[in-house]
Formats: sequence, structure tokens, C-alpha cells
Amino acid sequence: MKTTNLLLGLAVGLAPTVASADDLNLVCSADIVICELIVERFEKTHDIDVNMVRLSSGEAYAKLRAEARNPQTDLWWAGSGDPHLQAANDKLTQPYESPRLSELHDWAVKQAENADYRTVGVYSGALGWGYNTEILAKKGIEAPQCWADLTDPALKGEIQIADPNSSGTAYTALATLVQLMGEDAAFEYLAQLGANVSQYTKSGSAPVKAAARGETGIGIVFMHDAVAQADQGFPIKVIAPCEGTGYEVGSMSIVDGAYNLDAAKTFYDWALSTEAQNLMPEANSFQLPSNRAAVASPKAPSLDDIKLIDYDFAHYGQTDVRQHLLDRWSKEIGAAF
Ligand code: S7P
Repeated sequence: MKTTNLLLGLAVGLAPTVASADDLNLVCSADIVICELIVERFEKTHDIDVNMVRLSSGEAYAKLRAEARNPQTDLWWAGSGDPHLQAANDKLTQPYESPRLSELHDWAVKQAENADYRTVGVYSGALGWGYNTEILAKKGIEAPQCWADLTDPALKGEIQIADPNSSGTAYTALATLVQLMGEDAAFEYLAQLGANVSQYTKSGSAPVKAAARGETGIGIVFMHDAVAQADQGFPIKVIAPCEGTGYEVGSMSIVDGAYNLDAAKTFYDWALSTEAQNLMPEANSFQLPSNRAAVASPKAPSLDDIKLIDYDFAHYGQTDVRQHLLDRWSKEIGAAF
């Protein structure tokens, strides 16, 4: 929304509800640095003003849901795929088949097919953790290589992970553990893990940022978020869990009833281009791009080197499945904290 419209709205005491035709109201669920870079570059090459707000994936889904009758958002870019699939299930987002679909990796197209084209994959990355080598060495704690190692009492107070209600990363972790262990065993595991957790953060990447700065020993995050900290010179080592792990298909969706639909489609097509996807490493974002011709950073953890589970996106992106797991997490893990 142009600043003048916003000021006018505020001057007459009204919340601005509609935007002018060449605006785009974007929710961005990746790291703020790439959110800002992608907006800046898009605006440079298009005659569209972008109003961007950064929200974690679970929060973004909740915003779309709250606005369902009067959408204030046009496009939701990035964030882990399950909440995008849930939004698609709930028909909060609308089908769109970009002309660039044929340029994408199969996993990105499959994400679109699973949602009747109400979402699409923009990048991918595996779940793991980063640990602070100095903290663990100082405390004489052996570096955890497996999910099982994280429940070692020696790690009491040394682990951070996000709250899956707000964070797509943490929901990926929850769904991963359920797929690895079965639901009841996963919740038993999470209760044991909880004894070592010092904080459930709102944002998914916050735990490894805290580990990088010496505030905690370990942050359970997407591996590329741990790589970003190591790449900035922090004493972080990145681990892919030995038992296997889940991964995300970071996604993008156009909101059902989007006011600025043409602008949303223009951004959508651009965001699937090599030009846009090649920007990611510039912002220290080391996910694997969905456009086959985009260049993955050599620093991006390769999925071929990681023991991946066959993550069932269609199932864990279903509204009732995600809601059930989140309710159970809140009752058994969050409330006990
Ligand atoms: O930082 C990049 C990234 O890990 O953030 C997204 C994440 O889902 C958003 O954070 P929340 O966990 O707070 O929702 C990922 O899609 C992306 O790779």
C-alpha cells in the first residue's frame, strides 16, 4: 500500500482494508534478510509496490485463516510446506498453474499437485541441528549425532527448538518424529527431550541463532539455517541425525480472493525464475532451489548425502492431522514446560 493511502486511512481513523491496483500485500515466512532482499529486487524490476510482513509459517497460516472473509494478504511466499498445504485444504488459497511449472524439480511440482495447484514448491532443505562446538567442548559433552542423543541428561538446559504452533520448522520436526517413531513413541521422546529444552522459540531459526551466540548449546532447525550461522563465522557444527530426518518443501501460495491478483501472479512467476532463486545465497539462505536451472550454493546441504525419511506431505499437511498433532503437543509438551 502506498504510504499516502496508508496515512490517509490512519488520518480518518480507519484501518486500511483495500490497496491500490499496483500494490502487492506479501507475507514472507523465510528469514527476514532474504524477505527484504527479494522484495527489493522485485520492486527494482517491476512497477509494483510490495508491502511485506515477516511471519513464521504457523502464524502466516493463522493470519490467512483470520482474514478469510476479507483477505488483506495477496501472496504468501516461503515457509515450510505443511501449513501451505493446510491453507490449500481449507481453500484459503487459490489454484494457479504458473507457466514456469515445467522448469521445476519434481518435488516442487508434486507439492502443487498435492494441493490442486493451490501452492507450489520454491525450495527444499532437511531438518537437523547445529551445535556450538565451544560450549559442548567446555562442558565435556559429546556432540549429539542422533535424535536419541538429544535426550542425554548431560544436555539439560542446552537445547532450543521452536513451538510448532507458530513455527513451520518445529512442525516439520514434530511430523518427522511421528513418522520415524510412531505417534505415541514420538510424544514420549518429545517429553524426554523437553527435560533438556531451555526455550521453545516462536521462530524456527531462532534456536541456532541463539546457539551461535553462545546462549544455548544446540538449536534444532533446518540444516541450512545452521549452515548460515557457521558461514558467518560462528562456532556452529551442522548435524544430520543418524536415524534419518524429515525435510521441507518451502512453498508459495496465492490467497483466495486476493485483491491484487495480477500483481500476485507476476510475483509468483518471478519467484519461480532462476533470477529470483539465485538470489538466495546472497542473503545467506542456503536452501535448494526448486527451479532446475537455478544454482544451488555449494554450501547448501545436499539431500543426497542425508538419510531422509519418505516424508508424507499430503498426510501431514491435512488440516485435521496438523491440528491433532498441534493440540497434542500443546497439551502434553507445551503445557508441561
Ligand atoms: O530461515 C529459513 C527457513 O528455515 O525459514 C522457514 C521457516 O519455516 C520459517 O520459519 P518458522 O519455522 O518460524 O515458520 C523455512 O521455510 C526456511 O527454510
